[in-house]
Amino acid sequence: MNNIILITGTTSGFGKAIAEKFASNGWNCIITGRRKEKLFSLADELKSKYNIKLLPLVFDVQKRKEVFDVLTNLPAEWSDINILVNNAGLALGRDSFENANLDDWDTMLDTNVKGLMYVSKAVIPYLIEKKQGHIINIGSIAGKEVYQFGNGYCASKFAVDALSKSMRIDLLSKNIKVTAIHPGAAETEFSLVRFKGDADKAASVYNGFIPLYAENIADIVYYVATLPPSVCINELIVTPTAQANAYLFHKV
Ligand code: NDP
Ligand code: 8X3
Repeated sequence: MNNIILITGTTSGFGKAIAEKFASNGWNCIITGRRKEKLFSLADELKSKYNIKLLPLVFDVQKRKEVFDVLTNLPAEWSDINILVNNAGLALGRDSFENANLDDWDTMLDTNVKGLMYVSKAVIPYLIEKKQGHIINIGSIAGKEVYQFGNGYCASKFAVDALSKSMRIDLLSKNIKVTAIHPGAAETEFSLVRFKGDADKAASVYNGFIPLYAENIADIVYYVATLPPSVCINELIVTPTAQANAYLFHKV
């Protein structure tokens, strides 16, 4: 099968928009997430809208055995993967270091760092076999600059930055591109998850300015993924126009 992309975390936000963008351009998509119903309903929707093939895989990126059981046993027709997008991730809480919740730190590091490492380690052999590939890691502006109360989340995204650089070096001889995309504030389910279902608090993050939307990031991922084989965008920091850095916004 031609043109296969594997995207983690496609039940909402960036991942869902990335899946739609590639599907609408004829790509066959392996989509993943923990929420089975949302995942399967996206698979049905994209299949019928775009007449492409979809493989929905339900697993938790934090669970090493699950990740390897699922991804190292892909059906043969799906093993010819061109692109891996490591997108699954989350923030939990926004507290000062001394008040931050230890379980939140564990979950962020297990998901954003170790989950990305497990998924990549399981998928890279397919790219090596193919003698070409592209890994696109969704980092964050929080992985380039630290902001107040960002502690555990920032640490996890600084790790994504480091891993992206490290992969680019280690995979150089394998003809595998590595791109890190570092978005600023984007209105998805991100803040609802971060503030544990507090919808007012989540919405207030985006008051007074126009944030990024998931489709903006999907367009950028599609652009970096469709450049000539000899061209690799190493990294991009993408913010709303009203955001200057990890903590300075112009709100009206
Ligand atoms: P959403 O909450 O909308 O989407 C997150 C996705 O990640 C969901 O599909 C969720 O699926 C999946 N996910 C979370 N934890 C796990 C897990 N343990 N195993 C498998 N899948 C998981 O947020 P965004 O789309 O905004 O976030 C996507 C990425 O972008 C994250 O890495 C985030 O850190 C990053 N980011 C977000 C920014 C923003 O402002 N929104 C800015 C910069 C970076 P499910 O719950 O079904 O498992
Ligand atoms: C998400 C953006 O600024 O909330 O990574 O950390 S921010």
